[in-house]
Amino acid sequence: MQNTFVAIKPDGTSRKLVGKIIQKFEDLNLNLIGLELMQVSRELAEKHYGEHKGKPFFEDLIQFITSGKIVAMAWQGHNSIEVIRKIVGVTDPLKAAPGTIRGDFALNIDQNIIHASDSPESATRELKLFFPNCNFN
Ligand code: FUP
Repeated sequence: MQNTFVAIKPDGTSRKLVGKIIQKFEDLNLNLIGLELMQVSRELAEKHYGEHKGKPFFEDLIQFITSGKIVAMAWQGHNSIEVIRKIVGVTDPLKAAPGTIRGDFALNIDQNIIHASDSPESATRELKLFFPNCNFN
């Protein structure tokens, strides 16, 4: 069993895609083990996206992720990181396959609906950041 971190971004919550996204993961028989509707602070956003600091899109990325409520989630299942990344689709919605969340619901790379951890190391780090009081690892 593997745990991973997923966040439905402000565009996903404002467009009322939360139910559809959760349904896709439940259809895969993944287990929802943590969930919080939250407003991300600038401090948390900068920690989460630390690897992108200094890149041209960094400031817009921080503005966007702090612009509204997100749904932070912890999901558990066999190979959950890879399974969830596959259904999320690649970063750029133009290149994301039909049937994936980004392929079906997003138009632009800067508003691509959802985040999912890309490795066991990222999952551990992100679960600790967003669920500091839970021991999901
Ligand atoms: P992903 O792991 O697919 O979420 O993608 P990245 O970690 O590479 O990027 C994180 C976020 O930065 C993306 F969801 C959107 C934003 N981004 C841009 O706005 N422009 C880019 O060229 C790359 C990423």
